[in-house]
Amino acid sequence: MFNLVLFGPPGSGKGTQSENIVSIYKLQHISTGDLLRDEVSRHTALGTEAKKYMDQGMLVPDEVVIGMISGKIDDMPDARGFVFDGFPRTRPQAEALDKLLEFKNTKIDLVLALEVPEPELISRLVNRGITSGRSDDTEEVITKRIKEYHSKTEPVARYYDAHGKLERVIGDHTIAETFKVISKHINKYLLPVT
Ligand code: B4P
Repeated sequence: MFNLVLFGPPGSGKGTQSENIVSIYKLQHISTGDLLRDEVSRHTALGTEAKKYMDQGMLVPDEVVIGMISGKIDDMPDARGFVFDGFPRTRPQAEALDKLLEFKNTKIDLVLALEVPEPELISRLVNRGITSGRSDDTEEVITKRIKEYHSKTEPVARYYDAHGKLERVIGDHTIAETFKVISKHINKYLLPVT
């Protein structure tokens, strides 16, 4: 099994690159953002609770997100591996993920951190907001999301760095160029499925 965490600030391209990775390496994609938006659109109790945080650019409480991930991993016992996109976003989430995977006799192999300058992040997300209609892609909320990232999510990079798993990837080249660099890192562990 090969498990990858795709890490980075909002708008750094985690969702975009995950799509390419799962399709070329035949891995399962777990995006907490997508899972939460799905709960919101189905008006579940979890979604209604999560929306309050998402609309303000704040992180959803750890216990909500960790419970969701655990169920999702259990749903796919035959997976070749997982791409965790937007998770973990806090140190308690990172520790919970390590425990969950250890219980399943596996682990995080690699963490790729996408690095993009802040003005480029804001411009990408504002542009996405014009077409996606995502209520959190407005300049005011984007600024709050980036602040949350610096205070709560950046420590996760240090956690994985201390475990020797972190590789930094420049994320403000084109989507294809960034994917080439990502592939070079993944190929050290797993080859593409043709
Ligand atoms: P997410 O859905 O994870 O949103 P994101 O960080 O904005 O997405 P991403 O970085 O994947 O950007 P994308 O590739 O789409 O989270 C949304 C909210 O959910 C959070 O604010 C939080 O409230 C909640 N949440 C999610 N996970 C949580 C967790 N674990 N704990 C607590 N709360 C959680 O790229 C953005 C845009 O850039 C796209 O339009 C794309 O086309 C463009 N782009 C990408 N790469 C490009 C490139 N190389 N060049 C030019 N444009 C590019």
